[in-house]
Amino acid sequence: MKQSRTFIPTMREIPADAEILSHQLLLRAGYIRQHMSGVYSFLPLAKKVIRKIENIIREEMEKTDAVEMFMPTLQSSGLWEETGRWNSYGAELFRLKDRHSRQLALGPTHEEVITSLIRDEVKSYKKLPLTVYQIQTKFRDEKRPRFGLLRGREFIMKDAYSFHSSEESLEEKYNEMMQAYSNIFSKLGLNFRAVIADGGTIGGKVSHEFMALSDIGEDTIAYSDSSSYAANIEMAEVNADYVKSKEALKDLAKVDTPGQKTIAEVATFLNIDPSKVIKTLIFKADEELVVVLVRGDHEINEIKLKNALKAKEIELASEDEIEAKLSCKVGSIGPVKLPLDLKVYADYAVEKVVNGVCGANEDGCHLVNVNPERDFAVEHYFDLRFIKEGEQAPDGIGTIRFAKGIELGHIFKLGTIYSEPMKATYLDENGKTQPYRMGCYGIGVSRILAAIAEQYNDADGLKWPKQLAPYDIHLVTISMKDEAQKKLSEELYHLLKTYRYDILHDDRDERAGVKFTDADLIGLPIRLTIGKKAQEGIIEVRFRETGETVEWQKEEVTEKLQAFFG
Ligand code: 9G3
Repeated sequence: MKQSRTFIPTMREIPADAEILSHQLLLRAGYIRQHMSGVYSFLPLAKKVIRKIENIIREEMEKTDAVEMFMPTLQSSGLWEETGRWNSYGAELFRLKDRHSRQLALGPTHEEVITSLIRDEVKSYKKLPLTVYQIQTKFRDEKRPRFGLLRGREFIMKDAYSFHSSEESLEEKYNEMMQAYSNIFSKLGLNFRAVIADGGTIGGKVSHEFMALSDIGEDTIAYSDSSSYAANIEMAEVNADYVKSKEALKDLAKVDTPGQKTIAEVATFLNIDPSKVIKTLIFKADEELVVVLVRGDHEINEIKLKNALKAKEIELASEDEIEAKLSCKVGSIGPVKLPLDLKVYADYAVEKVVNGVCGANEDGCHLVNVNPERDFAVEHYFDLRFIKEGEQAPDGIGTIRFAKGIELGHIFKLGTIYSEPMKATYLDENGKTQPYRMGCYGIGVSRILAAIAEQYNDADGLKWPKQLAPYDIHLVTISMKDEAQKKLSEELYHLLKTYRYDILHDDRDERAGVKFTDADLIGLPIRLTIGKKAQEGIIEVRFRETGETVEWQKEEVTEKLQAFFG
């Protein structure tokens, strides 16, 4: 491709509103341009990288017997009403009306669409298992789009859906997808981890996320430093065995703690360790108020609480709701002498507190020498807290470390949570009507472009892994006005095309410095420069990865390139 004819608007200046390096570089190197907040154009170079990412995904999907199709972006609200999701999703779901004022959605995902399609066409167990996928643009009206392609409102996703006549078959497909995803992210050259994840609205079911390790990642991974254990911090189980102190139980007493609200203030004021303070929180679990206790030195994990209580929705009660119920301020609530209709749940660590401190449900004072079971009843103890770095890993092997990750893939066992409400059934071998068991498997394709750019760059620009670079070779001619340089460039271009290399030929009428700066920004793996030594058939070669520069004779170029590209 002649660079003088393509469309690569490189920029020297660093765009002010691009906070992270990959976003800055993709803009400066002319890969993307923002159309509006969270919405981007993929310029020719990005389109070529996206196509390579997609083809790596297709190779691995093929191995799982998944077949590619393409579903509509416009979705009828009726389908979403069948699963109840038309109302359960809020502003994030792009809704619109057609000319007949029928309610539609711009598809954020396609469980309803594919399940309605399959239930009309696949009625017998003989046709199962069946896995379909698509690579398509999704729409989610993110409240705060950020980090360029990492969190957009319109993005490219590969989403696959599998249909089964048994849990075992679903289990088998899920494991195949685990392997396929590992192969994909390895082929992409990403440093990634498969982590145990929350099923989200899919609730309770097993799911795994595939995270690219990156300091700008929004997710926190808790992983063991000496086993393969890794989980999204939301899901990392705590298996600490808490030691109950031997000290004798003392008499419950009320003490004045004027103006002491936070755990730290109370602990300091009473000169006790925060681990002796019982933190009392009031949540609304599907509209029911519940009391949740964690030890003062721990943090409540709301995902664990939601899953433990099997709640659809979980959120902290508002101050007004608390004052209405307990007639005291948030900073003074405690589990002793609560209204009987309030259930109390606690993290395991609370059970072993001896002579602790908690709010007295009276402003400005606390209770001391509080002991679980003697002074308050707990409906049920659960693992409700966030794990901390340095703790023992849940599998008992090694110590927990934290890392930031960018979620690039997420696979789910859905079971029948879509097929049941949508009455999507098949006849089993006994002629009995059964709902499909389903799985769904997503990959953020456009997000991968940004994650790769985050992992592969240096101060001068992008440095694509060979298998993803938009072109294999950057052929730079210093001056096409120079006969010898023009001749050698065209000779080499055609020769390398016969060797099926994809070449970006910088034939522009620009200064050498501009060409080299652009080449470093664009980040192709190898640059062949035709300059003053063209007469002698000598080509200057620069490897983008290492910055190393050497000279090749034109006769040895094809052999050397074969060695480089392998
Ligand atoms: C919505 C909106 C946003 C959403 C969803 C629905 C996330 C939604 C979860 C999934 C699960 C899997 C198939 C591919 C892999 C992910 N955000 N999810 O269902 F209406 Cl606005 O999408 N779907």
